[in-house]
This record gives sequence, structure tokens and C-alpha cells, in this order.
Amino acid sequence: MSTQWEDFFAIHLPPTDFEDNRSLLREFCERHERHGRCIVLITSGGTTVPLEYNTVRFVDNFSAGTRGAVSAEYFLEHGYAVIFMHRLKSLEPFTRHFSGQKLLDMLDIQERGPNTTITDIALRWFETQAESEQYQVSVLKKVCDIAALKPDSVDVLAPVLLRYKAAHAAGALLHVAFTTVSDYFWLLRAACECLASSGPCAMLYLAAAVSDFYVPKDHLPTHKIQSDTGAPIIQLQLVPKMLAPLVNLWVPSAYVVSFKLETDENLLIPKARAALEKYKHKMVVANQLQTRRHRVVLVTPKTSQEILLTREEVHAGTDIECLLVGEIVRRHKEHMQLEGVPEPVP
Ligand code: 9Z3
Repeated sequence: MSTQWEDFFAIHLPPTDFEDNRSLLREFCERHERHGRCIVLITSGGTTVPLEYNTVRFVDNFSAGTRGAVSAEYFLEHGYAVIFMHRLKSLEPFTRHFSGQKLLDMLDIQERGPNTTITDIALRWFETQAESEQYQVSVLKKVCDIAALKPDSVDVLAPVLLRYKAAHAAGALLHVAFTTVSDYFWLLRAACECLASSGPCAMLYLAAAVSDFYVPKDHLPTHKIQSDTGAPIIQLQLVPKMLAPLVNLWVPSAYVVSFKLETDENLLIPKARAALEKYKHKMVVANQLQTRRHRVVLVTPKTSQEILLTREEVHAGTDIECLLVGEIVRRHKEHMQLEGVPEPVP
């Protein structure tokens, strides 16, 4: 008899870019394993649950992917190769510093002549609206040097740019993206299969906010749900718990860290403990929605350690992920020593 997770993979087809991503994952893992480097798989952002096969509407969740994107930068600093498996268009390492208007605010339009003001440039631009883009750009080039970095922005950009370039030059960061909960599981399993041969050197840091409920593909209407037949009744079903096959079958020797999110403080630690007892992985990072930026609790079968930022640290912009990742890396190293793995290459 097949299990619920096997049925899930039997019913839901892989995403269209699946084979490309699988090749990228395989190449990345083999390369870093050859160099004896530890690899962390970070999952980040929320999954969607489509309500129609030709999807117009879907159920989503709050996660912007901050935890995952910030953590990826700290894992790179600790010498890990990072697979960043994230929700398409959620925050990503390095670029997260310049999301929204931040990047444009750091740039200035440089005027060429002493008599050309920003207003002149804007007016010239509007006059050329009906022309081709090529023509518009040629006019703009005559009057200004576009996109010069403001002097005080150099201090902000330079360190991030250097760390970004270093990570890419070392080939230490791989991005793979998902949207739906089914895409997420296909990618997760493929990544685990590629990581399995890294043994205890591999870490899973499962920070994505994964939906617990979904509509299985064989219950999905093909077309957009119509409103003229009245309010629809949508029956969600439970998503199979993938942590069980992940820990027992896909990556049995990896250091697996899952995240537990609650809004009721009273449920947080008991639920984290229950997950550890059920799945027998290494650690659950427990966090509450309202306080997740300054408080997390690292729960293991025998211990529980709170990481709490002070008011001053929050004010100074300290990332809780700096402390969280530092502590997890320390424990991962201890674990590898116990397993007899030689010191990884820095
Ligand atoms: C987390 O708990 C993450 O820390 C957050 C990060 C999603 C809260 P943001 O993206 O938030 O920085 O805004 N992730 C795990 C959430 C989750 O779905 N956990 C499942 C559960 O709680 C277990 S896998 O049952």
C-alpha cells in the first residue's frame, strides 16, 4: 500500500522547470562535495495553494522570506555552500537590501551641463514619450548621466556588493524557485536526493512557511470559479507531512533543522517538542508570529535555548539570524565531530 506522500507525488506533476533545476542541484552538490564543503539547503518564503487548475486564485500566506534570505548571507559567511530554495519573487540574499524603492533612492541623475536641471530632464523625457525607446534613451543620454550612486550610498552598497560578488565568484550560492506547495515538495525531494551523499556535512534549514492545507489536483476545477452560481464551498485537505520521509529516507544522515510557527505562545514549545518526538530530527526553531524578529527558541530533544535581542540590538538593526545561524553552525560542527567527519574546508 502506498503512503500519503507517495500518493501526493503520483497525483501532482513536477513543475515545468523541474529537470533544469534538478541538473543545477546535482552539479552544485557534486562540486561542493568534491571540495569537502558543507552545504546547507535553506527553504524560504511561503507556498501557494491553487484553487483552480488554470490558476486565477490561490491561497497564500504572510511570509516574505526575510528569515531565509538573511540566514543565507550568514551561512555564506560561515563558509557554507548555500542552496537557496525560495518562493518566486520573495526576498533573496543580497538584493533584499535594495528591495522596493531603496535602490532607486540610492541613485542620482547626474546633469551634464550647468543649465540643465532635473525638471528640464523630466520635461525632455515627457516630450519624447511618443518616440521609440531607443530615441528616448538617446535624448536622455545627451542631457544626463543616468544612475550615478549618491556618495553617502557607497557605504551601504559597497559591503553588500563585495559579499555578493565573492559568493558568486566562489559559485557558493544556488537559487531555485517554487510557487505552489506541490512545486515546493518536488524541489525539496530532488534537493534532498542530491544532498544525501554529503552525509552529516549537509544541513537542512527549513524556514519556508509551507501550507498545511491544499486542494488535491484531482479535486481542482479546471477553469476559473464563477461567481454567478453562488459562493463556492472549498474543501481543503491536509498536506502530507513530508518531514517523515525526508528524515527517514531522503537524507537520513543530514543535520535537519525545521521551524515551528505559532501565534499562541502556549502552544509553541509543546508543538516544537511534539515535532521532534515524531520526526526524530535534530532541532526545531520555535518562533511566534508577533515576536519572530527578536525572539526564537532552539529546541532539541534534551535542551531548549532562547535567543532574544535586546531593545538596543533591535534598534541598532541587529539581525537575529546572525545569532541563530552562528549557534546552529556551532552545533552542526559538534555533530560532525561526533560523526567523525574531518573539519570542512573554510
Ligand atoms: C518559520 O517559522 C519562519 O521563521 C517564518 C519567517 C516563516 C516565521 P518571514 O518569512 O517569516 O521572515 O516573514 N517557518 C516555518 C513555518 C512553518 O510552516 N512551519 C510548519 C509548522 O509550523 C512546520 S514545517 O507547522
